[in-house]
Amino acid sequence: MDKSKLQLYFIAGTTNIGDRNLLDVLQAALKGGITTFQLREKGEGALQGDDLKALAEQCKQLCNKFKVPFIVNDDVDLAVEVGADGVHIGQEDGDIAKVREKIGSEKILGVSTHSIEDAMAASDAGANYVGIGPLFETTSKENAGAPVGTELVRQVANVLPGLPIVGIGGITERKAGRVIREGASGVAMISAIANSEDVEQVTRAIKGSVTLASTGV
Ligand code: TZP
Ligand code: MG
Repeated sequence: MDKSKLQLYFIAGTTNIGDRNLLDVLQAALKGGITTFQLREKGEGALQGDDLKALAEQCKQLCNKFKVPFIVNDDVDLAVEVGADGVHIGQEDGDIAKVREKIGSEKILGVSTHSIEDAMAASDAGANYVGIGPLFETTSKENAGAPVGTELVRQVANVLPGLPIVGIGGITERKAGRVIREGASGVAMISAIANSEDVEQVTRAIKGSVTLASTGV
């Protein structure tokens, strides 16, 4: 896949944005320069069924306008149904190779990993990229586990140089550069973007830090 699309990977669902509208937040983040969006609809009050499908379709349309890949978290059937660009699964979300078979070779498949072994298995089973985390403390995911530290990014990047890595978990604008310098192609964030007052401006600032670290300038 095109690694540059992973640079600033925004993740959100309706439960991450207070009483704002997800499409408004997404549009501001797209204007600010996110390079991928993942719809992750989880937790109390999360949309389901037709409501979730309608939201996914709207997110997809908006992402298409900005030529930004639209990824669905967990729900492989929904991803296929709405024609998402890809799907992201965790270690508990089923057999990775089977998901690859189901979505075909064209869609992006991302897998959350927590060790070198996880990353190797994901790569062998057809993942296009791996998420590594949580790198730092996070309050955005229940049972996220203890931070794995940025060293794991470097280790996986060394062992699997061809596998794009996205760091996740507690990443802020200040920490983003470090994650990239350890060997990640990009940073994934919920709260740093979703909780910000001026989403567009904050996104633009984070994008600047990530771009700077990516080019090594
Ligand atoms: N997976 C590992 S940590 C995490 C997910 C989905 C939450 C990331 O959210 P934040 O707010 O950027 O720490
Ligand atoms: Mg999952």
